[in-house]
Amino acid sequence: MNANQESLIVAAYAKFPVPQGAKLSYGTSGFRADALILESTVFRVGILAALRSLKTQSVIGLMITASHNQVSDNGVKVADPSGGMLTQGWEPFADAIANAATPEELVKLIGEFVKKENISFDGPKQAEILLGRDTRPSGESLLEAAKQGINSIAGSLATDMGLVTTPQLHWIVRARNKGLKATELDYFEQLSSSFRCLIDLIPNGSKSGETGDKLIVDSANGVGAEKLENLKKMLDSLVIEVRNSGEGILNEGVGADYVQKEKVVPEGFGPTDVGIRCASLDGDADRLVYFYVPSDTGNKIVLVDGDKILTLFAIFVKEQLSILDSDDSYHPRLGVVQTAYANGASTDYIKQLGLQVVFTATGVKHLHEEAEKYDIGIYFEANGHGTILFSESFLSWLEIRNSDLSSKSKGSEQQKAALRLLAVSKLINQAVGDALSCLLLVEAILQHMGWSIQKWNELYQDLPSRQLKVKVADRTAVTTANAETVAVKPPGIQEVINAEIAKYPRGRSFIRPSGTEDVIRVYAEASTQEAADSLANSVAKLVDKYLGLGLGGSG
Ligand code: G16
Repeated sequence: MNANQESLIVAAYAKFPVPQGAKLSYGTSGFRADALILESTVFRVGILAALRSLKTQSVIGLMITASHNQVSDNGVKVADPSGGMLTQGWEPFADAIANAATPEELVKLIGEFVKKENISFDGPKQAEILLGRDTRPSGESLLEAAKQGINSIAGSLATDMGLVTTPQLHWIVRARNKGLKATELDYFEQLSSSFRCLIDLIPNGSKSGETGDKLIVDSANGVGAEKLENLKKMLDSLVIEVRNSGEGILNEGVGADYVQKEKVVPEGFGPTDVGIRCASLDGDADRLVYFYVPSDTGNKIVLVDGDKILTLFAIFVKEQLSILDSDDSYHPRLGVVQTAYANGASTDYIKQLGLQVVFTATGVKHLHEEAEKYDIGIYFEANGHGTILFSESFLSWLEIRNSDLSSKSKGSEQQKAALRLLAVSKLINQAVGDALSCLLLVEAILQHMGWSIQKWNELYQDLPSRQLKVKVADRTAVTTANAETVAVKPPGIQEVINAEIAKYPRGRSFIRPSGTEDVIRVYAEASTQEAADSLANSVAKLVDKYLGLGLGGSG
């Protein structure tokens, strides 16, 4: 790094010192905190994104969002050249520069990292970063901080993509780096045309009318509302009513996180919606859950969560593969990735389908990595964050198989199965979990199967579960192992949790530090709802006793 570059960083630093007492760390999905203390972090992530672009000689994405968090929070996520999350190997550097307390320290850390990573400032391409943000009021000023960070690396280009969903930005980054069409309009066109293709391939005689006429979507008062309205215009065969489009507060009493955790109707929904297929997005539209309002249970809903979406996708893909009946020379490997939050009944069901299930820690960055090991890897978190990945070799094989079938038996069931899988690979966002693309795939599969949401929900019955969060003085005091199923620290806590679990038939419980909020999360599952609630409460009390502020747990 030459002196000129160093002085550019030092000059920009002056506007973005670390707020006193703030200690920021790269969490489950980037940095997240109260927006008021984030400018210095976002500025530094701008620098990081520019360095990542120089290192990879590719376009990088930088998204300003705190996704499901409350509106006063904000955050920053980085999209790598593949469109996936920032490579985990760079997270320690992100932590270090976010907390550098003087310009000299910042320059020193960057200089050392540039040397270690062998980053050249004179490569053939200069850094290019695409910037996006969600609808949070703090988004604009944080975007400005990101731009200044990017511009402090000489020659970098920052392009503002405006208001976008997180998955749109990841999709655009992936498409740009693959040399494909990569505008927001291209995104809408690809999603809508592959959806139409799946609908056109619905078998004759399917009872698609039984799916139900209308879908109502709770958009969490977030950026997904406007994007879904745009997408709707390209989909004449689907009736979608969008609610919570910004009239209320972002993520407050609405959205996928609220609906999944509380299992009650979001704002704007009620008794007039009984039985209708409904869905919820989260604040940046990377998560999707479905639900319906049953007739007789007050404000309770029947939740159809990420595990059920995963199951639906797995059934459909498996069905197409078996119609296609691969020849002896090629056996595509289909695998499923879940986390400890997956309902035990979903895992049992997927195993009964004959599929392999692997578990990872929370955070799509972990699940994505595992799913990439298959020809078709389906990953989902129970909270509705997930997607399907197709290997290049599988897609090439599928293209060849399709053209072979098209010359020998055009229009055969086998060829249709090949075309369906090709359409899924275009409809689904292979960069990252995407509520809009998953929503269209769910809708297409339900119509293909002729299933209502109730029928879909009956695939298996969830074990009753409860999630709580406990405020603690220091969430880093908890560390875990075995895909977060065992608490290693504080010493002794796992033993007392085990003793609680042993009291409940089919009991299961674990704790983990959240990577997006300042809390310890508690999950419990048992044979009845009362037992799951009681187990969760007991474990929350233990967390509070070992680490807490004496406040107990909350939903
Ligand atoms: C992010 C991650 C998800 C993760 C969630 C909760 O979601 O992308 O993979 O499940 O945080 O994380 P934690 O339990 O550590 O707070 P989002 O939608 O908020 O970006």
